[in-house]
Amino acid sequence: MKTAYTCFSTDVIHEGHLNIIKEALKYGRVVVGCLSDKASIRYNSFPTVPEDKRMEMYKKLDGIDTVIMQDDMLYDDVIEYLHPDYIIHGDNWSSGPESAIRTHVIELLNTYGGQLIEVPYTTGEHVHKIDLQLKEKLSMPEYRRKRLKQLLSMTPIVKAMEAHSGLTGLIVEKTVIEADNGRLDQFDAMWISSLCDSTAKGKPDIELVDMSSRFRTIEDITEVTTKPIIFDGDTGGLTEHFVYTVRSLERLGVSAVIIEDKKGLKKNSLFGTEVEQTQASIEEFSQKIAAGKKAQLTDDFMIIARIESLILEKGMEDALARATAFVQAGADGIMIHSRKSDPSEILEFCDKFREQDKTTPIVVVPTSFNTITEGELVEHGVNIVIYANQLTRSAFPAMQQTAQDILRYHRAKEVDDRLMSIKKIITLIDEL
Ligand code: SPV
Ligand code: MG
Repeated sequence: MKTAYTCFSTDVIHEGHLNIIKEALKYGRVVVGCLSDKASIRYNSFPTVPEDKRMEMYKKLDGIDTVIMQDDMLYDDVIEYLHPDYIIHGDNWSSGPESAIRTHVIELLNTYGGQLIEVPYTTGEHVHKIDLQLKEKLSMPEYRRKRLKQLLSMTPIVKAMEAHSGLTGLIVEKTVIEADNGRLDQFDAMWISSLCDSTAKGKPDIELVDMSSRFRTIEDITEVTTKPIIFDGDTGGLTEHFVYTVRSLERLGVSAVIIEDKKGLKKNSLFGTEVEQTQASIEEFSQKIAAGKKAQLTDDFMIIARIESLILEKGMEDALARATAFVQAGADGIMIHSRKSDPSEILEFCDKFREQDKTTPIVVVPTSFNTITEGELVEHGVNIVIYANQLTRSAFPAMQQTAQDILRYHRAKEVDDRLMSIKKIITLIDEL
């Protein structure tokens, strides 16, 4: 009896999957692979049904011989283990980043005479509706909010990219690439940076853009995306105000707020000691964290304490003492920041913190120390990396150059080659 293998990552079985099974049955016994949660989050969408439950669901399908776990989106593991005679797949993977996986699978099959069978992809109103419903589900506050904690247990490092508008949110949501290792890759989460949110409004990053406006930015983003949100809460403001902010953020479906241990007029950390900035005392800031934790209603939400000791040149011991105290006060994570281009002080902090605390998530923002790779950060116990401002910093010079060139040439022709086409811009946004 020959073996026909197909891999599912879906949370909902629809006629498209049943059709694949029907086709597969023509070739032999059908083995269904369940793409693991870990692989799914890099490959396509986040599973709303965890892998063990999805396996149970697939096992109930008629005609299935066995269900196995597929841990590698490139199929290396199952092909080595199963040597299927046939792999059955929808024909929708021949373009876009997924085509790299298709090429790889064909190469693997060719090594032992296996064959790829492609089944016309099932479209239609019902399938489209299910896809939309799954996306809608993921965008709902109760699903989105808990997703950051889920991701922390699924991936060695959660990768967050800044978003400050619906459009930048969509870029973080939808950018998928074929990475060097042949696997697909994408961001896990969005960072709503105070710097970029303020800059987009032409305002300085000094807590001048008020919370209602910051919440409006969150809503612009949540309306068109599903990925979890880490909100830059600046100093958190007065404790009496922070407790309300926590409630509002939870209601909006935000997963985490990061507040920094500064007080008075906050300036951006990347100014360091060039401007006057005052650090809050350990007691003051611990009290703010504790009040926030008390106000929080769900178990999903995280309050992450950001330590500015290295930025303000107060030393490693101070940073570590603060980390211990803030975790004791209830902080769900520690963000350590530095404006040095050499990552060694950040790594020293992470190593020393991990000696005393093995579990509290560590967050870093490698804007200045940008030579460090995600892999190196993982080796030093970092759990979340935030690319805090790179979309804004890439868009700004491009827009400025275009404005200058149109003034220079008294027409727009000279800039046209580097612009997105009109056709693309009008179809960039999906309609319902
Ligand atoms: C932000 O993105 O607004 C931050 C990170 O707070 S930093 O600009 O590095 O201070
Ligand atoms: Mg900020």
